[in-house]
Amino acid sequence: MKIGLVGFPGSGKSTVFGALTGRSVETGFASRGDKANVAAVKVPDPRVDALAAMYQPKKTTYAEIVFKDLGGGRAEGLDRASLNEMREVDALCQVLRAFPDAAGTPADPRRELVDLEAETLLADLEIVEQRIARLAKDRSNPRELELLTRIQAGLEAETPIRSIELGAEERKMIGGYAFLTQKPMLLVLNVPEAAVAHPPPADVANAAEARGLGLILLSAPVEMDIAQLPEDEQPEFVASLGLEEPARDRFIRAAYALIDLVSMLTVGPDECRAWPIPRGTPAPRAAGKIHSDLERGFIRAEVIAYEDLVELGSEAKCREAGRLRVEGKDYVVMDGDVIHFRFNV
Ligand SMILES: Nc1nc2c(ncn2[C@@H]2O[C@H](COP(=O)(O)OP(=O)(O)O)[C@@H](O)[C@H]2O)c(=O)[nH]1
Ligand SMILES: [Mg+2]
Repeated sequence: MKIGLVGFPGSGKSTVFGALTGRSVETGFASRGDKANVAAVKVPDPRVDALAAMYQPKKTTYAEIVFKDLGGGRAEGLDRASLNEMREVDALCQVLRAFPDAAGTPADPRRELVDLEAETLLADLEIVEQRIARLAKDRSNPRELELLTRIQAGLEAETPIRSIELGAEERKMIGGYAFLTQKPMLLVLNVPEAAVAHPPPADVANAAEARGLGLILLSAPVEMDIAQLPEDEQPEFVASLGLEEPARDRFIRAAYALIDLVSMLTVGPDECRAWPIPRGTPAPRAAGKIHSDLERGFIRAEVIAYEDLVELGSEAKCREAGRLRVEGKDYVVMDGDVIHFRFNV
């Protein structure tokens, strides 16, 4: 699962990437369009921490998502390469500049949001129009033609596809086009340090709300500083900024939720681990993420809800209290399920 950081040059994408990964990355003009910034990032999860404290495993593994710094737009429009890169990711995080840049140009984050939206609407419309022309000529798929005509009307009225109501069947029909305005999106408002504990400007907050988009406020250079401090010194620094936790943690969790992943948990003396699983995954397929043998030879899943395990303190106590469920192949894995798979190959 890959998340693309998008936004206009100088908005702070590479700095945000640095904050997410704790890496030192090149920022500024010289680095524009740097395509090398791709990294897997651990999803902070207090449940994994609690399970590790309980089992004292040899290894503790968090879920991971991949972030990619996508370079992004030019003043005269998104270039082809940037567009194609955007199509390949599962979700987008647009970084909006809310700090005056080095030349003193004032920020207009709402404008950046609207401008990138306009570019992506146009890119999608181009694909839709080409496809409609083809379908109108060969009449091979009247249902798709009807759907795309409806989408075309939406795009022309500046409605991103993610805001157009579509059934599951319809979404499947257009899944192959990788429309940009259909991708889930999160907004990251990159503010000056002095603004991190304040609410976002009203125009940006309203624009985000009108579009149903999540908005996270952070100061990328500050987050980068936090990420580079030794772990035991981080909380004090974070508190001194008037924050409860690094914005980075909130941001990663929001990005994780954006792509509709849930966490399946596994425990034992060897490893405690969170596994990212698409919402709605049946137990055998979830087992297959761990090892293909577990899917092939799936017999049953023994499931305890994380809350029950923590409340009662051990698997044995959960079993006694009837909180351990035995589930079959049709069971859909839920977020926070602690699972042991029984299998036979
Ligand atoms: N003052 C200030 N400068 C920032 C902030 N975020 C990024 N910068 C600087 O703005 C410039 C552009 O940032 P960069 O991350 O390279 O932007 P990108 O083009 O979107 O990747 C760099 O010189 C950064 O150090 C911020 O929140 N405040
Ligand atoms: Mg950059």
